[in-house]
Amino acid sequence: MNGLSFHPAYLDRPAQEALLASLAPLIARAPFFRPTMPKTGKPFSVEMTNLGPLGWVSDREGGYRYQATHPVTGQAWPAIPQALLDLWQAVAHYPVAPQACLVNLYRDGAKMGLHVDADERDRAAPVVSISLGDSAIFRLGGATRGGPTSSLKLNSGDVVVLGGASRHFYHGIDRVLSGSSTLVPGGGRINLTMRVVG
Ligand code: MD3
Ligand code: FE
Repeated sequence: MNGLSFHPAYLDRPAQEALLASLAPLIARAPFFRPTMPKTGKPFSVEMTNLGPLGWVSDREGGYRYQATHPVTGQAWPAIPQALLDLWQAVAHYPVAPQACLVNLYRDGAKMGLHVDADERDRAAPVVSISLGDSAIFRLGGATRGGPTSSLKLNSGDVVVLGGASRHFYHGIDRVLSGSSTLVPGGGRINLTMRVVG
C-alpha cells in the first residue's frame, strides 16, 4: 500500500551463516568505522562500512555523502557479492542494480534516531534491507516528522523492501535486543541496506 514489503525469515539460518561468512573477508578489507555528525562531530553509536562503487559516510567537515573510498583506509570499497545482487534482483523489482550496500553494525546499546534517507539522487529506487543477528525494534513514521509511527520487530534473516512512498518516510532503530541471536560473533546486529544512489 505504501510500498513497503516485508519478507520475514527470507533467509534461513544456513543462508544467514553463508552470507555472514562471505562478508567477513570484505569487512576485513573495509573495516567498520564510526561516522560522526555533520557540524557537531558527535559520534554515531552505530558503526558502518560499505560495499559497492559508492559508500555512505559522514563526518563533521564533509557531512552526509556518498564516496568511492573508505574514509580511514582510503581504498575503494569491496564489490557487492553476487548473492546480494541476486537478492536485490529477486525482491526490488527495479531495473537498476544497487551502487551501494551500507553495512551497519549495532553493538551494545547502539541505535539509530528517526531520519529520512535523502542523500540519493534516484528518488524512485527502493531500498532493500537485510537484518542479521540480534533482533531490533524498527520504527516507521510517515513523510513528516512528528506524525504517527508504528514499530516492527526485525529478526535475523528478515528482508524489507522500502519502495514507493515508504522510501521517503521517517524511520529508525529504537533498540536492539541484546543476546536474542547467536549469529554474529561477539554479539549484536548487522543490517545491510542496498541503494541506488543515482
Ligand atoms: C525506511 N538502517 O541505514 S533498515 C539506514 O536497521 C537505516 O540499520 C536501519 O535506516 C537499520 O539508513 C533500518 C530499513 C530501512 C532502510 C531504509 C529506509 C528502512 C527505510 C528508507 C526509507 C524508509
Ligand atoms: Fe535509513
